[in-house]
Amino acid sequence: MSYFPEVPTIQYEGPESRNPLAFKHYNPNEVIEGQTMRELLRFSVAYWHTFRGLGADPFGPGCAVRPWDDGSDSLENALKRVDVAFEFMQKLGVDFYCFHDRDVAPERSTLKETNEVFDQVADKLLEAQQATGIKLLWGTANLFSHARYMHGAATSCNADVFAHAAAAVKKAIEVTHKLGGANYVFWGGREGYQNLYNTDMKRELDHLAKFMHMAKDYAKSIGFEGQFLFEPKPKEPTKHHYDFDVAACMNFLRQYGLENDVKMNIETNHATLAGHTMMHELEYARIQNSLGSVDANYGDLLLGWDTDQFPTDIYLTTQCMLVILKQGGISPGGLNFDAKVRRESFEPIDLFHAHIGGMDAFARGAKIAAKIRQDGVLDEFVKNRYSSYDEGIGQSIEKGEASFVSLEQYMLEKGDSAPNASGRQEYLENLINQYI
Ligand code: XLS
Ligand code: NI
Ligand code: NI
Repeated sequence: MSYFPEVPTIQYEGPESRNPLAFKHYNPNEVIEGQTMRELLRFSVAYWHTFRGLGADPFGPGCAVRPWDDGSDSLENALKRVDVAFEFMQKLGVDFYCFHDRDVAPERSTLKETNEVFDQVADKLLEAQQATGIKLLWGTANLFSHARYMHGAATSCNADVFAHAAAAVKKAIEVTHKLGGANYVFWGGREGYQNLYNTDMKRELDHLAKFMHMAKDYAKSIGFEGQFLFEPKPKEPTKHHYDFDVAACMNFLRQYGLENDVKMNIETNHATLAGHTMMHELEYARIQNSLGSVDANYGDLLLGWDTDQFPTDIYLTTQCMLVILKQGGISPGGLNFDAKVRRESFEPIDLFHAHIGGMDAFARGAKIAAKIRQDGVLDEFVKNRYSSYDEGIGQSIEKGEASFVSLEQYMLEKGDSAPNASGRQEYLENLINQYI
């Protein structure tokens, strides 16, 4: 039984190909800086958008055509989706996928029953993984859709809800562990506030930290060695999220002693909603050894919400890959397409066009970034720009040998500072254009 009978296995055909169902740049075995594209890029399909999303928006219900899905919460439907997902991923040639507990298995009326269905679907996911070699990049728990999470989960004002969320995450970590997941993600869906008049911010943050410590301790106790990831997002659905951006997340982790156990899962559209470029967020995490994984998407800068579009902008992917190559890759993280087709792209084949485009855009970005790095043009410019710190007074500042007293003495003797050199932004932008 095939769910995508009209789609062949997607092959690499090279930049000259005009076949829409072929890769023009993603060539899994091509080597970039010592790693194959497959090892370097670690593409992942997001179960929620690709196998659950139907294009609903605040003005209308979903309208995607998914002939295999009866729209019910039955176990049969959930199990059938596993077959659909693995056929899709195999044909696409991606090695990883990600899910929330509720994407793969429905909620039942008690926690016990909910966990039982989850186990049944997890058994099938494990079989499918073993049969195809496709692996779990990360698991997570949906702590934001159910009405009980209206005030948040770990930051809810209701302690029972905290307990319910803890039980859900315990189970999600167990299933992630059983499926050999490489990471476990925390994205604080409603961990934030709408209004400070009714919010005890200090208590909520303390609770969130307690929650993450418990998760980490429990994971350790069952031998789960995957990487924990925190996913920043400034707003939506709440007005203010506590995991606002990488800087806010890092500060939280440090304040509560979690910085050695949790890295960042950085999403492009979340970065732009926070008023940052993606490159800024990646670099800010990288320099603190906290760049763990990427939710690869793209937002419409004219829209103020998380549009989760597939990334097709070569400047964006080049900038991402410049940072990722600088840290030698992203493993055990990956590039997860936390992205959805537009509501108007309602046919199953659009799912292929979307992922092929995203994979090609990143493969191209990787090739361009590698060439820029190989020629050393940016590195050399940046190195020269700071060369006054390589010797003399600059070196003494970096070595910690200088003080305000010695610097004043130096300047009194010198009389005035050396002239500045141009930043050459336009020259550098032109240079990058030559590579693109
Ligand atoms: C929502 C987030 C979410 C996380 C996983 O905006 O991107 O999908 O990636 O909970
Ligand atoms: Ni995400
Ligand atoms: Ni998002």
